[in-house]
Amino acid sequence: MSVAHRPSRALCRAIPDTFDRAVVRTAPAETIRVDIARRQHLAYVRALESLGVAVIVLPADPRYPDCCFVEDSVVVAGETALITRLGAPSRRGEEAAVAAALQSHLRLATTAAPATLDGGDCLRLGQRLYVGQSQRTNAAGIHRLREVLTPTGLEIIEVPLDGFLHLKCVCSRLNDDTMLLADRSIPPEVFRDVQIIKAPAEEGYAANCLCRGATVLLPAGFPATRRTLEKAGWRVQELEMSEIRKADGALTCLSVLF
Ligand code: CIR
Repeated sequence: MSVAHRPSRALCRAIPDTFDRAVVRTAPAETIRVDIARRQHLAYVRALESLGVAVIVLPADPRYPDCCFVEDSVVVAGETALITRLGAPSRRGEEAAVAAALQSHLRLATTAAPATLDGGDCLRLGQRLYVGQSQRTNAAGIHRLREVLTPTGLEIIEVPLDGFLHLKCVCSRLNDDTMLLADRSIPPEVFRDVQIIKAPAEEGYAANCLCRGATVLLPAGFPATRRTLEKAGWRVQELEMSEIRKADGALTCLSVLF
């Protein structure tokens, strides 16, 4: 296992009262319980803190039901933060509070129309940044990402997506050369020289996990993925994500590490 890259801070944003009106691709079978989502969010923040991350929690803004999904508003690479222009029109405006919170810590760049870019489409592994071409991230968004982040030394690699909301819905970083990938999602050859651990296709949601050091925060209820990770030497800590998932959200969407 290589030494993990370790940002020490995270930005999160509280769950708004309007969370049950979040953008969804398919309406959930049961309505979103905002009270339970808040408990799950709190447990998430506590889990990050228990792993040594200093967490800043921004207040929610009820005008933006999806505002807790801060990952989509910014792509951070070292001291640079590219503030995105969100792919979902109803979400545009969420990024202002994220930019305001990060401006004293990082050097900010912005994204202008017609570009759209969601941070959930950006997966960094070492010096490579994979970016999903999705319904949320367009060619101009990827162009802007290259313009801002190539000078930081990153290689930007485009990944065509078919049928997924974001790239990170089906994969995530474990360390700089290891990733978790949902089986039968993206062809593994896309990720050259990367050690791939697979989550079974029927546990695809678990492929979005958040790793710090040797600990993997994993959504609760995916035993096969948990076993595979543990066998490979990772320590797994499960988090209940039922209400976040109903809003098409996953673990990484709830924070920006920097
Ligand atoms: C959306 O559709 O934009 C939100 N309801 C969910 C965003 C999840 N974000 C992420 O995967 N990075």
